[in-house]
Amino acid sequence: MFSKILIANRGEIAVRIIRACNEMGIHTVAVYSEADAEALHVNLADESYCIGPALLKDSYLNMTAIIDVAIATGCQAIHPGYGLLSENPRFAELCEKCNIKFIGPHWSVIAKMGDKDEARRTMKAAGVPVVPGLDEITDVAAAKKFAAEIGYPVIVKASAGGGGRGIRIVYKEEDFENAVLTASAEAKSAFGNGKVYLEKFLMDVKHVEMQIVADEQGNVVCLGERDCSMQRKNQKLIEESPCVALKPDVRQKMMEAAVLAAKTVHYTNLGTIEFLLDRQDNFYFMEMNTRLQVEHPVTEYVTGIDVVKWQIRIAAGMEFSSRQEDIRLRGCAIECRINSEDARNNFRPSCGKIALLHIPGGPWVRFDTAIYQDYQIPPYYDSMIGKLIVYAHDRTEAIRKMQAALCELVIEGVHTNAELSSDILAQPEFKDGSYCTNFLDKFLKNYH
Ligand code: MV4
Repeated sequence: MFSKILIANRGEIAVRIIRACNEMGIHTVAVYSEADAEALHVNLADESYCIGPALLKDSYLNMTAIIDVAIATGCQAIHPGYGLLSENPRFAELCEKCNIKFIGPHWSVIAKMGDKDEARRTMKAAGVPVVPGLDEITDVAAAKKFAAEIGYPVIVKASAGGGGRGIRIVYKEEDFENAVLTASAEAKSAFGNGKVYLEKFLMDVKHVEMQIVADEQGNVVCLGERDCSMQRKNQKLIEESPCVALKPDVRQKMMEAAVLAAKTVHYTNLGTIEFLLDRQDNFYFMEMNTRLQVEHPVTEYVTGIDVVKWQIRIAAGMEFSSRQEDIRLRGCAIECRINSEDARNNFRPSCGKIALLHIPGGPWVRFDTAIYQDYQIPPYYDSMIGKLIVYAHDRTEAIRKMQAALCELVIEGVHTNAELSSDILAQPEFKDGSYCTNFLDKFLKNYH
């Protein structure tokens, strides 16, 4: 087992990883930017090193600075968290070259799944259902013909994108060429790769993702699903498990498809397979995320498994202790992401000092955060300042528990979206679980 790990991240996920290390008796090294000198992860780590100024490119994305600290402090492994360098194959490869274990899959798998078009082709060849579409668009005229055959609307996606970046939904044929050219140009400038592909845009669907744990001994286990359909502009807002719309036999098939997908690419460590589920119980592979997800606590509650500790154990060569038949999915968990933004002012980011903080508690109420009383939220980073997660034996009780926790949560000094989340939970479409990926954008049109 590792004796010292560097956490190459910040905010709530850095705190989460440090806590897992503390429980495992592993020494922790934090890195931070000049803007994060007062951040909680800096205070909680055993050692902490400033790696540069506020901007991400000069600090948390500065691969050599991070590796230098890991080597200088004698770390055996680096945990990348999510976002930032967590899906950067060059960083994972650099760790390997420096003989530092990257806590995640092999860099070649990150690269392969990071090319969303290549991922689609791989899954299709393996027999995992994918959305009807066209792999890499090389001839716009031919692609336009194909779009007419599958019928509009269609969605153009950047191969190097993912998570909603570099996508364009096309409703009419006359908009097709322009959409392809602008999506490709945007992808070229954003990701350095203008490759785009085409899919039938599926409406009235759920975004359901399956959590995979794969050890280095070849065991691949699925820890169930998370319904992530409550999204605003491809930013997840509320996640839950189980997915109300997933029938037991369809769940079984989707879990098997997720395990097949992971085995196909010789996946190791934690990964998530994203699917789209339609109302006729058909599901289709969308993309694979080769990292820990923000919403992992939802799975931890319904399985009783600490997935961050297992990331570290698997990276250290340990075999995952559970087989698929040992996994019991019980009760219901809901997560609301708490963002410092003004939901009534076009979600403008809201920075400032936390004048008053009161964190809700009680049975199965969890608030993962890095904010504290009098903390000054810096303007440079993601607006998510915490995740409120609750667990209950059934969904009705979980919704009540979440509503009570949102009501008890006090964050004064900055605007947050807590009230919006509470209003969403009160909607009939949430209560009956019928909401789809297009619900929130519609709901917000009349929200004030
Ligand atoms: C789709 C889709 C419907 N049909 N692809 C969203 C981000 C990335 N994971 C891909 N996403 C989607 N891809 C096809 N063929 C629906 C989504 C989607 C979505 C799209 C627009 C607005 C919000 C969304 C929320 C979840 C999923």
